[in-house]
Amino acid sequence: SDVAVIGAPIDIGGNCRGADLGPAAIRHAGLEDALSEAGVSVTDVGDVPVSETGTEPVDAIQSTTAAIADRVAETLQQGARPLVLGGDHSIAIGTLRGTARNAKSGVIWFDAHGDYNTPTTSPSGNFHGMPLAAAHGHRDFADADWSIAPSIPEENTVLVGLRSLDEQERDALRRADVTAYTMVDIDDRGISEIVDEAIDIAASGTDGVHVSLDLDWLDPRAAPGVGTPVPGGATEREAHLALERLAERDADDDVLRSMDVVEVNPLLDDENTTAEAATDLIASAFGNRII
Ligand code: DIR
Ligand code: MN
Ligand code: MN
Ligand code: MN
Repeated sequence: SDVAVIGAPIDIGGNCRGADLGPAAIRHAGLEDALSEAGVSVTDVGDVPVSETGTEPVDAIQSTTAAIADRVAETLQQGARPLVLGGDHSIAIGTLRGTARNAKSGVIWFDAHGDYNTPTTSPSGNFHGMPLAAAHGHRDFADADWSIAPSIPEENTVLVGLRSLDEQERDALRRADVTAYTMVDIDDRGISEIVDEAIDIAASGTDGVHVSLDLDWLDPRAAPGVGTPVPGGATEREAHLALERLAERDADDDVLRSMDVVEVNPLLDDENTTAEAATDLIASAFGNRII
């Protein structure tokens, strides 16, 4: 299969600077070789233009996500699968809009957080905590043509690995028609079963599934270089199992449509451990096998 790598070097949606170095850190960790070894034919199309200076965060995010959406939609039209490297998680607004431009798409969101805030509910005001609510058009985003992805139904949206929600965000998630699995569900039932269920829900009646991987889904011991680490996350093994499971299901029914990998911040990471983890997990998602 063909994969197109798209860099989205923006960090103005996050809580600290440095996630805009994520695409470079992941490339330096050997992404192209890892994907080639997984049997994928890779093209790196470079970075989308980002201008963060002298603008409000929301303006930079609007123009960046518009560029991402165009590249993602073009990539899909050319028959390749977009892999978008963040950047903070606000970039997912662009990936979701692009993946859903000409198709109905489900979403699996691996994250410690719900990313279901809006400017009114968010205690931090950071857009990286809002992309799913923005895509679903909640509250402040009800008329936001730039953020809504109309063909990403809530019923096909699944969050996996939650362990940190803001109060009003929790209420919004409960009211929404999404499926949410916490770390407790993973402890209780095992990651394979949760991921199988997540794929069933996300893929049901859609043209495929977008996977959004926030590196803070992993435990900070496995992925220290993120702006908002939360203890008690997925182990390296659980994360691999999840993405290998996804690759297996994809080999059978072509479920994986697009992916973004976000919140890698090399400034918070002496050894580039987090970018290396991201690279290995991407290879697993696209079919890397030990034997
Ligand atoms: C927090 C952090 N809930 C916020 N969100 C993050 O700012 O809204 N999402 N880090 O991945
Ligand atoms: Mn920046
Ligand atoms: Mn996130
Ligand atoms: Mn997160």
